[in-house]
Amino acid sequence: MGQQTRYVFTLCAWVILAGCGEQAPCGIAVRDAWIREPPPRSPAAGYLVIENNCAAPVALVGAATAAAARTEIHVMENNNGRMTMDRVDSLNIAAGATLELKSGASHLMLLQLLRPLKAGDEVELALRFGDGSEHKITAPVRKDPGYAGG
Ligand SMILES: [Cu+2]
Repeated sequence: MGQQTRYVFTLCAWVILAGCGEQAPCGIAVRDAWIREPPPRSPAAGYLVIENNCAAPVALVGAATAAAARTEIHVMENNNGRMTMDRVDSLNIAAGATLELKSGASHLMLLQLLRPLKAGDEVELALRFGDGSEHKITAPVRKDPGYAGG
């Protein structure tokens, strides 16, 4: 590739990237959401996958559902060999990255359930992101025989 060709190629790529950034709305996709059927009078953990198809990082900053008085974002931490759950204000998702909220890692915690959640139920969840967008999803409640905590 000659010097001039390379220059033109680079310029075109730059223009295409810049154009996409302006025209295409930033895409956040949420999939594979589910909630573990909790033991009686216990909070319920929610899991899902968030894809950030944007050219900029985005953060999950909150979640809410009519099924629980409070929904928190939790992370699992290893404190001297003991796994503990901590509430965090947000979870960052780098540009183009996928964040998996799963057992033993980050998850949603539905606290003070306003109705019992049984396998087969469906729960509406609203996820709020740092860019101001809100995603409404439906998460089925499932039993999880292989529960690993969190
Ligand atoms: Cu938790």
